[in-house]
Amino acid sequence: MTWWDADEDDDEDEFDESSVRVRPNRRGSRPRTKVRPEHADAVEGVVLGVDRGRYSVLVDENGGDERTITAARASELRRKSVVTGDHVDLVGDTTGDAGTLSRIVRVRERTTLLRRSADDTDEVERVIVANADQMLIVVAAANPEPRIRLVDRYLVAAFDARIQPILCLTKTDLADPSEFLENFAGLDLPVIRSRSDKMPIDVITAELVDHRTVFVGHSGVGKSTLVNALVPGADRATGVVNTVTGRGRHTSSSTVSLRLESPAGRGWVIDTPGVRSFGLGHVDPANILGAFSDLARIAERCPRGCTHLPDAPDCAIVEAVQAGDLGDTGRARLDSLQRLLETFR
Ligand SMILES: Nc1nc2c(ncn2[C@@H]2O[C@H](COP(=O)(O)OP(=O)(O)OP(=O)(O)O)[C@@H](O)[C@H]2O)c(=O)[nH]1
Ligand SMILES: [Mg+2]
Ligand SMILES: [Zn+2]
Repeated sequence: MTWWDADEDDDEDEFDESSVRVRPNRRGSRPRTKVRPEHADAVEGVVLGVDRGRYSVLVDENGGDERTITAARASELRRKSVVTGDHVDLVGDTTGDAGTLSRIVRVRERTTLLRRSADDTDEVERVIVANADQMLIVVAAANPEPRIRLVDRYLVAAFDARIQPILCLTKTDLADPSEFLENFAGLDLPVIRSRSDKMPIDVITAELVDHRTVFVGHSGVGKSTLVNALVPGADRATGVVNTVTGRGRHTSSSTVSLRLESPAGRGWVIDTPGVRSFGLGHVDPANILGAFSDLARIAERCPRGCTHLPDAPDCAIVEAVQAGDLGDTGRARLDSLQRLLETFR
């Protein structure tokens, strides 16, 4: 089993609630009809994590009886995915007592949904997290080497999902990320970078307060290390990066939401497994240019229907790059954009 198989198996039905013994409802068993009532007695919760078909759900958030309970997806949800960050309705035993299992009967409407596909042609989407409003794109200055194109892909996914991206540079004790960062200088993209081996935890915390922020990035860049520094007691396992291949070991295998508490306020941080690629098969191709806001501004001067590809006549972006208007990184920015546009041609 590969790392991402393990990750995606979270969505499988193998441990559906029908396969386990559920403690009888304390109010006695009600007749089961084919068309079930509205579950008027359901309680609301937010999914913190999923592990082999078992959902960890926070109930009565900030209330007097806040508790984390274990739940399974009710068979009536069929193949509908339930993911970290989802607001769900639960029935059955919602006490959270040891050994109890509740049932998720409804998934509430999502404000955002971050998805990826295995590759750009794959129609099957993998849902990563629901209801996040920020994406912290974690990139190591070295080990593993930073990859411009992976960041571009995250930016497209964030733009498509209407999630605010933030770029966060780790491992600046190993290399200077300045050259890499120049590629993104023309974007309205907040950038946070560590100083030497010290991450500016206060600065990052301030960005995360009052937000639900999903941490994304290549395996081994230090997402879980960062989460552990931000959330004392988070206890996320961290792995060693192979010094020869520069590859991480895919230490984190599932997506988990953790509460950030600080004098400045609260928020949620969502640690995800590292990915090798981030397929955009599900995004609206019209949103690709939108993520390249530095180039999108220039594209307003393009002829109507311009593809912005090398064979496009009178493309304002191509002309601006050739004229050197976009500085040293112009060529690379255009190349990045064209590669993505080409994929969806
Ligand atoms: N030198 C240096 N090493 C770091 C820094 N941040 C993290 N590391 C190391 O990088 C390795 C990988 O860190 P993780 O936190 O496991 O990386 P991850 O992004 O969670 O990886 P996956 O869970 O596999 O996606 C660990 O050995 C960390 O100690 C840093 O700022 N500088
Ligand atoms: Mg990790
Ligand atoms: Zn154009």
